[in-house]
Amino acid sequence: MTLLECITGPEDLRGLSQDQLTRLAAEIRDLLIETTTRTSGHLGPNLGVVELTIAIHRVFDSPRDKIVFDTGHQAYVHKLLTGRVAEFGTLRQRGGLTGYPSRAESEHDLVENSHASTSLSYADGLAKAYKLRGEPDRTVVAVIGDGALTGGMAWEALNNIAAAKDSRLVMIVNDNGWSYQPTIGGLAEHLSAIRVSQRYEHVLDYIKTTLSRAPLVGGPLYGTLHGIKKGIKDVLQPQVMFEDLGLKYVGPIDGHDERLVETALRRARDFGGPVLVHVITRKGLGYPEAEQNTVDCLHQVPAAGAAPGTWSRVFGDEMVAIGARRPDVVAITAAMLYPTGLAQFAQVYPDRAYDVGIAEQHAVTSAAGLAMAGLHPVVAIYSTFLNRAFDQTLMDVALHKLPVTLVLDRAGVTGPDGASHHGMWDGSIMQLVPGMKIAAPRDAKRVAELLNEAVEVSDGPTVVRFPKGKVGGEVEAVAKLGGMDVLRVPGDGLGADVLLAGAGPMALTGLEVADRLAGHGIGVTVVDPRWTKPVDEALVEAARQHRLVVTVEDNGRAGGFGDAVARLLRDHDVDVPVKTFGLPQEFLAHGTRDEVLDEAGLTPQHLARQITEAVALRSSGDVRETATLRAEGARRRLD
Ligand SMILES: Cc1ncc(C[n+]2csc(CCOP(=O)(O)OP(=O)(O)O)c2C)c(N)n1
Repeated sequence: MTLLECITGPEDLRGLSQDQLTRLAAEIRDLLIETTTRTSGHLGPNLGVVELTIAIHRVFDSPRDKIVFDTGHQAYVHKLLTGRVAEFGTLRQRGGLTGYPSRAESEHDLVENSHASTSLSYADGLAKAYKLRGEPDRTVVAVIGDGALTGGMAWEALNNIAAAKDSRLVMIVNDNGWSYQPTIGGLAEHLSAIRVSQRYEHVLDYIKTTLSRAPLVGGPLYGTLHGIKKGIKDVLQPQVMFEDLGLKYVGPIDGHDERLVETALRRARDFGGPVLVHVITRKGLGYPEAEQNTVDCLHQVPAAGAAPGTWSRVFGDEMVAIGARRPDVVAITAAMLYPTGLAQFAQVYPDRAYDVGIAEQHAVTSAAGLAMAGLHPVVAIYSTFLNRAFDQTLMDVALHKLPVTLVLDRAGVTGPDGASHHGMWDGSIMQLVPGMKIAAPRDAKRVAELLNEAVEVSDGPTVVRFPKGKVGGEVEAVAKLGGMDVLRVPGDGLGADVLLAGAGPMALTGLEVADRLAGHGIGVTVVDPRWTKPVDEALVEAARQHRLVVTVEDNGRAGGFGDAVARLLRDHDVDVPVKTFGLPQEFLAHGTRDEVLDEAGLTPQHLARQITEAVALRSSGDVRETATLRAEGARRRLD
C-alpha cells in the first residue's frame, strides 16, 4: 500500500515526517501523470501545486476553514488529499470524478464554477460572513494563479479585501508565470517562455540562498520577507502593486519547499487579517514533457491546441487568409491563443493580434475601441466565457453599432469539463442583443464562408459559433431559400410533412433524421439557416407549406434559435405547430460530447422518434379535425 493510499483526509497528513511528505509528493505526481495521460485532464497546473496543496491541508483545518481554488483546474491534488484516491482513475469520465471541485463529491469542495478570477470575491464574502456570524476562528483561503489574477474581478475583490482589515483571509498567489501561455505581456511575447523560465529559476535560486541565511522564524513578523521582497522587486513586479493596495504581503516563497510554504502559511493564518502569500512554483514540475513544453507546460492533456481537422483550426486558417486581404482585421484572445486557433494569425501578423489575459470583458470593450477607430476586431473566445462579457457586447459594442465579430469556439456541449464549460448559453443571450447577427456554420466550408460574411458586416456586431472537436463531412446545398441553404427536399412519393431547420452542425443531424423519417413515410425538407439571427423571413412561407416545423440546435432551448423561429411564425400568424429541440435548460454533467447529446435527446435516433410521434399526433388531429368538420356539416344540413 502506498503512502497516498493511506491518506483518507487532511488529518492523516499532520503526523507525517518531512521525508514521508517528500515521498507522498512523488507518489501524487506519479498518479497525476498516470491518470491524466489516460483520462485527459489538467496535468501541468496540478504537478505545480503538489507541495503547496500538502502545506495548505497541513496548516488549515478544512472543511471548517474554507479553501477556494480559483478556476478549480488545479484541485486534483486537493481531491487526492481529501479521500478520493480510489476513484481518481474515473476522472472526467461519465459518472466519475469531475475535473473541478464538486460539492457532491466532498465536503472539502466549495466552488465548482471553473470560470477564472472569482476566488477572491468568494473568499471576501465568506470571510465577512464568518465575522458577522460570530465565528472568528475560521480562516478562508483562496488559491489563485497569476493567470487568474489578470481577470478584472480579482482586482475588484482585492480592492475590497484590502479595506476589510479584520477578515481572516489568506490569499495564496500561485505564480508560475503561465496562464495557458506565459502570463506576462501580450502575444508578441509568447515566444519568451525560455526567458520567463530563466527568470523564475533566478528567483528560486535567490530565495533559496537568501532564506538559508535569514530563516523565516524569529524577527519581526513580516520584516524578513519584506526585506527579501524589496531586494528582488525589479525581478518580480506584483508585490509592489499589492503593497500599494495596502495588503499585507508575504513572499515570494519557493512553492516546492513544503516546509517553507507551511511556515509562511502558519504566519499568514495567525495574522488575523487579510494576507497575500506569494508562492513561486513551476508548472509541470516532475514531468519533463510538461516542464519543457514551451507552448503551455501541458496545461491540459491532450493539448487544447487547434489540432488539424478541428473547427478551431479551420477558423484559424481562414483568419490567416482574411488577414492577408484585410489589413483592418485584428484578432483578440483572452489568454487562449492556441486553444482558439489564433496562434497562426499571431505568428503571421504579430502587430494585429492581442492577448489581453483572462479578461473577456476588457477584450470585448477593447474591441469596441478598435472598431471605433476603423478596424474590424475578431474576438475569439470560448462560448461559455462570453457570458462574462454580455453587458460589454450589449452596451459597448451593439449600442454603438460597432463592427466586432465574436468567434465562439466550444459552443454547445463540450464534454468532460462539465456543467460550467458547456457553451449552451450564447445562442440565447446573443438573441437578445439588438442588431446582432449570429452565424452557425454546419461544416468547414461554411466556417470560412460565414466568417468572411461576418467580417464584411460594417454596421454592427456579429457572432460565429461552432462546437468543440473535429469538423464533420461537407454537405452542399441543393437549393436556396432566401439566404438559407436547402439540404434536402422530400423524396419521391413523400409529402411536405416536416420543415426541419438545423442550426450549425445540427443541420447534418437533420439529414440523418430525414433519412430515418423517410423510412416511416414522412417527407422532410431540411434547411440550414446559416444565420440564426435574424431568422430568415423566407421561413414563413416555407412553414405554411408544411404540416410541422422542427428546429434543432446545440444550445439551451430557452430563448435560442428555436424560440426565435416560433416567434417569427407567431408574428406572421402561421398556425403550423413548431417543435423546438435543444439542450434542456439545466447544468449538464460531464461526459463525452456524444454521451451528453444522447442524454439530451439530440441524436438522430431520439429526434426521429419524437418527430414521428409529433407527426402522428398531428395526423390524428387532422382526423379529429375532419370528423369535427363532418359533424358540423351534418348539423348544418339538419338545421
Ligand atoms: C473566465 C475564464 N476564461 C478563460 C478560462 C480558461 N482557462 C482555464 S485555466 C486558464 C489559465 C489559468 O492560469 P493560472 O490562473 O495562472 O493557473 P495555472 O494553470 O497557471 O496554474 C485559463 C485561461 C477560464 N477558466 N475562465
